[in-house]
Amino acid sequence: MVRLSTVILDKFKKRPRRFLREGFKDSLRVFVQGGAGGNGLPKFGGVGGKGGNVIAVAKENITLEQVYKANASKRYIAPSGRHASHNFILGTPGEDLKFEVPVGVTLITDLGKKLGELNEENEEVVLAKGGTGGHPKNGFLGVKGEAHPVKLDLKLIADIGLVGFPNAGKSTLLKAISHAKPKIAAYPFTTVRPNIGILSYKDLRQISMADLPGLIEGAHKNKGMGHQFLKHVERTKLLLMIVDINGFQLSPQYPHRSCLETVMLLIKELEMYNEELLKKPSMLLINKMDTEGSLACFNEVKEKLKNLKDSFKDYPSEVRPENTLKFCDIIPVSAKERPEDVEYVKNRLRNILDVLADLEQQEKLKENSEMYHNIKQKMKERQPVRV
Ligand SMILES: Nc1nc2c(ncn2[C@@H]2O[C@H](COP(=O)(O)OP(=O)(O)OP(=O)(O)O)[C@@H](O)[C@H]2O)c(=O)[nH]1
Ligand SMILES: [Mg+2]
Repeated sequence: MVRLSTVILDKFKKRPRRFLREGFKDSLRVFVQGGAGGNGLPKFGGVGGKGGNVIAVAKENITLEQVYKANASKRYIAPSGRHASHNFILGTPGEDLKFEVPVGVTLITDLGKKLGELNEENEEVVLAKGGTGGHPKNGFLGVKGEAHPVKLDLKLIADIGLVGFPNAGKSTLLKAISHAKPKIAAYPFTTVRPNIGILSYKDLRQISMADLPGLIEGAHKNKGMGHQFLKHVERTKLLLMIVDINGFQLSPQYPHRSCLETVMLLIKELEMYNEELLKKPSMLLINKMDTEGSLACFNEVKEKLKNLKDSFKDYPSEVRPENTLKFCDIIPVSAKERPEDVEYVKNRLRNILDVLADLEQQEKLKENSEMYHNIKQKMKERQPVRV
């Protein structure tokens, strides 16, 4: 009976959403356990070997799917240390168990403790320590290794993150500006997983751009694909917002939103996700400027876009963000029809990123000289200088 009802219930089970079925993973939960320490040998004062640690090593060019495929059980258990014996007074330690994870992964335990972040090739983080071997202080009994589930949370590392409503032309721009080949179509949610494209310049400088699935109004309430992909823009240096000059309407039962309203709603969604995102440098592209009546529409909305705070003030608080983004640039473009627009955007993006890099450098130098000054000051306070 039970079996029959499970079979019937299984039939009605909701199938996972398409983007989940396609196998794109940006997080993976694994179980890690350090090796147990070997027992000591009280008779001869022998010390047990320490258990091995479980260590994650960052590698470029691997994905979380590959991590999963390499070990579908998702269990990583390091070998234990050997017991001390009369032949081996010091038990042999267990070897560390290392496994590879993609660069850009943050490692978090179920209790929310952050074990570390892997942002560079070959960086390592210990996920579970092996137990110590048995010795006089623990009664010669080896200690168990740490054991817990760990979430590998992948945030793509790209210089630029594309943010926009569905159908705005994000993938069209990515395709025109880089060598990436994202899927483009006239229906919403064509992009179901993040794509990265590389913008190459003549002097061999390369800039990476992440195309994310479209956001919709109410994404913070998990509408559409929700906020889950916004984590990928957290680490980008620049937000590139792209909106359709004709506005957006998801379907007839949703209200039509004008170009200005889409900008407002996108900012609201960013704010609801993490208000720190609004402090990021940003640029706004008004797309589809080849369509009929677009120029008149742009001329009308131009001034309002330059002064967002004032333009939003008449909207109710549930759609109006508290703060807004400050766009370094507002550029009307046609990503599909005008390659010269795309070229212009490409150069502007580079200029902004170069300026940001310079500023960061200056900030670092300033910080360093301030730190040096502070250290000198503190040293003087503690001890008189001997001449
Ligand atoms: N006329 C015109 N159409 C464009 C332009 N840019 C994109 N489109 C069209 O708009 C539709 C949506 O484009 P996509 O690039 O798939 O939009 P997206 O923002 O990636 O959409 P999602 O992946 O669904 O979030 C496609 O039919 C494109 O051909 C443009 O500059 N002018
Ligand atoms: Mg797309």
